Amino acid sequence: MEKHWEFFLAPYKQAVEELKVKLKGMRAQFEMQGVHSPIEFVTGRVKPIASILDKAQKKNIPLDQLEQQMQDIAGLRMMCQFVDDIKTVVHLLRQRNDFTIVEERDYITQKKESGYRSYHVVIRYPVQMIYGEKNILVEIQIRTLAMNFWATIEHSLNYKYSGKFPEDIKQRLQRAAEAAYLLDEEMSKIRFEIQEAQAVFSRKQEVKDNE
Ligand code: 0O2
Repeated sequence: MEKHWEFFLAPYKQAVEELKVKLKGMRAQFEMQGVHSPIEFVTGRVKPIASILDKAQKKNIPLDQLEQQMQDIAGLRMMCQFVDDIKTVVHLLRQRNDFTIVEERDYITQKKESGYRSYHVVIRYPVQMIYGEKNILVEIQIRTLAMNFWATIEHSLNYKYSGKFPEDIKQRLQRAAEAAYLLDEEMSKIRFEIQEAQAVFSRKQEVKDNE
């Protein structure tokens, strides 16, 4: 990697690593208390240079404005079991004082035309570098497992077809988005049953682990 990119991306890398620890730590605290965790799992990535350049071109962002205008060079994803958990997670993020929220985008009540659903929170996160503090933008995407499944598949197809889907694929993706939505709805309706079963399962697991 060119030295210039290495320097530019260093605080983003640092931020992703730190935030993975912090957000996973939230899940661990729920587990420790033996209550349902609104967070199922957390992932994070720094956007590859090729994707940064692609997006900058598509959105007309000058390269010297990346820091100010590209919000997802550092990206975290928090996956939830239930749609209602998303609200809880957003609430938890709003309470924190290790970063400030600069923007929220709700693609759940207002899904994108593609069928994409997710809740985006853009934060300003301070990274301690050896030359001082650097504040960078980080995008946190919060979604259910069903939303994530759909987005992951659509993202790879998008890559394959460079965004120009054949009509039949487009229709299938829209039907799949609808199915993912219904799956979320059904799961929400039997949420109590599922959580009870999961609690029994984890108690049994604990007894087994202690044997
Ligand atoms: P990556 O890293 O490949 O995921 P825009 O790019 O115009 O849609 P903007 O303003 O950059 O939107 O920010 P926004 O709305 O928060 O969306 C950015 C990210 O949300 C995307 O990043 C995706 O991760 C996700 N996303 C948004 N729309 C869709 C969609 O229709 N399908 C899928 N699968 N994901 C979507 P990138 O830039 O695509 O990069």
